[in-house]
Amino acid sequence: MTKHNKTLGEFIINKQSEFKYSSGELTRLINSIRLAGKIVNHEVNKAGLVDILGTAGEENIQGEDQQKLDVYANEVFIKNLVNREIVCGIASEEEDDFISIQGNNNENKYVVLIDPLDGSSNIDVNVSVGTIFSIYRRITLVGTPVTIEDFLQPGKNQVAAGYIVYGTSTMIVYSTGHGVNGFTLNPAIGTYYLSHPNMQFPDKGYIYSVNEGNYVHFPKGVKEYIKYCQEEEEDRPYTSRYIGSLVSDFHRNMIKGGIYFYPSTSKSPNGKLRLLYECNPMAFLAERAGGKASDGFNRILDIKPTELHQRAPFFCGNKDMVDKLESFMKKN
Ligand code: P6P
Repeated sequence: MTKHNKTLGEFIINKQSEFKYSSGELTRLINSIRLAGKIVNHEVNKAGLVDILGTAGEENIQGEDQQKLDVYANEVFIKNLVNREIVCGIASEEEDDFISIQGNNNENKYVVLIDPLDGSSNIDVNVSVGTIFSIYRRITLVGTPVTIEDFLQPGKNQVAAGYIVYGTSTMIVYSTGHGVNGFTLNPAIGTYYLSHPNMQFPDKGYIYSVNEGNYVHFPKGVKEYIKYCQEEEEDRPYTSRYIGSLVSDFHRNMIKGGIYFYPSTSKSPNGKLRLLYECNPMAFLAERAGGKASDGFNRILDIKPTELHQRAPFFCGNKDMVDKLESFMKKN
């Protein structure tokens, strides 16, 4: 008897009772993201043919204007969410300001923040990329247009967060606060199947993921931690893995055990990653998978944002590894 892997649809229906706000709105929101993920996946997988189909700014063989895939992905997610009138606002890495959606007399309760195609520069070299999403309940009065305050909530207020990784297979990994579950897309039939139930970081991690090309610009504590990982000790069989795609590096580290870090540098005092739609959703997942996420000193999810696109230093992965790195940061 082959094991019947639950589909994402079946999973959501079963978990419906666990959603704090079981109005079904969050369900429709997750479904909208899952559909948009399939559409983007189709285009991303064709990206290898870009020379035939035409690169961004040129016309493709159908004579259409070829878009940059991150611009395309942004439009797909926004269109899906706006057309279904599920949310009252959207913020995106690709949009300078947030988008207010007045549909439904502003009765919708959720706002979504999204990095539609993180690591898109990797597409040209056929390396995995991902979509990252973060969902909050609005905090301003329902029935009125959404305001910036609805987007500047600390990450601990998230009601759900997740990512879609367009890799050797396409997966959606998300949490609504009760554990982290991964679903793999069967592209032949367009169905996601529960392939990674209740994802947790292993007890110990030995992978460190950082762009060591920036080593000379790192804070002293980060330099000391990297040296600590490289010292020849029997309890430290560390290995370095960094592919320049946050979603993929995070996904691998959550399964195999590891830490990803993008520290502040002398060139970028707040690091490179965006707090609202990169650090916070990944930190939400990390904590629900038994891991930890810090800016080197403080819990990422406690940071009160002040700007939509603000950056934060980011250290995320196995709790013991983040603790160790923080100890070096605090010592210095
Ligand atoms: P660097 C991709 O641009 C990204 O935002 C993350 O996905 C990735 O981890 C990081 O930047 C790579 O940055 O400076 O190491 O190339």
